[in-house]
Amino acid sequence: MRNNQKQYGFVLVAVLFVIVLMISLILGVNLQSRLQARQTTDFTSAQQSLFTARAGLNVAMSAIKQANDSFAEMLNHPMTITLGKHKCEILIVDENSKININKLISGQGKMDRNRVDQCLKLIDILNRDSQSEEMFKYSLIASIIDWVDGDDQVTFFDFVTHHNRGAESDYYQSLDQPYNCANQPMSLIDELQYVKEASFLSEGNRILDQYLTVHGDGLININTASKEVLESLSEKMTPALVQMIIELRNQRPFGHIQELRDLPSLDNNAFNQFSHMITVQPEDNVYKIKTSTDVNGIEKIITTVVEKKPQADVIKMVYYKES
Ligand SMILES: [Ca+2]
Repeated sequence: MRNNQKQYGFVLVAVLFVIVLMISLILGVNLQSRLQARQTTDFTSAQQSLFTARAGLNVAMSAIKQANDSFAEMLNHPMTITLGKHKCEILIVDENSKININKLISGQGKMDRNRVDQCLKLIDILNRDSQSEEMFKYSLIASIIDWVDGDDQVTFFDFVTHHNRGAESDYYQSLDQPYNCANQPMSLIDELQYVKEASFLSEGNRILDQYLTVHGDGLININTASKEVLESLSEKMTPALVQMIIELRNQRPFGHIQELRDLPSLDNNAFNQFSHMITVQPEDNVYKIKTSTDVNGIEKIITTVVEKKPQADVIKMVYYKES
């Protein structure tokens, strides 16, 4: 009798074990199915997000090609469009509205003092407008010059009393993760993050990106330049005068740079100081395009830089990145 009870006990335990095993298997299969379904949904969303961002890029390229009145409205202003079921944010920025930091030195490797002065003034303006005092230092400009010039001689601004030295490879080699100074023009503004002074500024780099570029012929388009860049052109460019310029170009874009000379408080001397640094029609129109989408929480961003000759119908892509 005792033996029978023992056998029943073993059978009961075995049956319970099998039941628990089966439940575990069923739950496991269910979880795996749900994970696979989730992965499929994420993949589909990522694909849709990417295709929408690419479609947005095509819209932007088409607008640049047509260069009509609606393009002028899109320029430097983010806009959201609906493509199929999804939304896409498009931002086209005129790179000719910014200061080209590759042009801080001439082809002969000499410092361009006018452009250096403009960059130093921009630093004053950005520090004035930022909440933190001295967010940007003058030595940033000296360091950019050293980054793009071919020699290993540290730049020294003898006309500035503080933060007046740049940095060459000696400095970068002394860092925890050493690297060499590029000693050549930047091909992308993102490179700025490696330059001394800029490398300390995670937020500052994004601010600088709005005013500095590495593309274009170096002439600043006064029809699209920001108020900060316009103000950096000359001591005579007061905030009130800059506001007047912006209001005038909103009514009708400037057809010739000489139109600035007619403005009050800008005499011949002041105008001649910066007239060789501005334009109303760049030789190479360079635009940075950013299209961003979000499908079911999966974000895709496409950043491109394109060039367009004024009379040409062809747009050349010089940079493309999907992230
Ligand atoms: Ca150098």
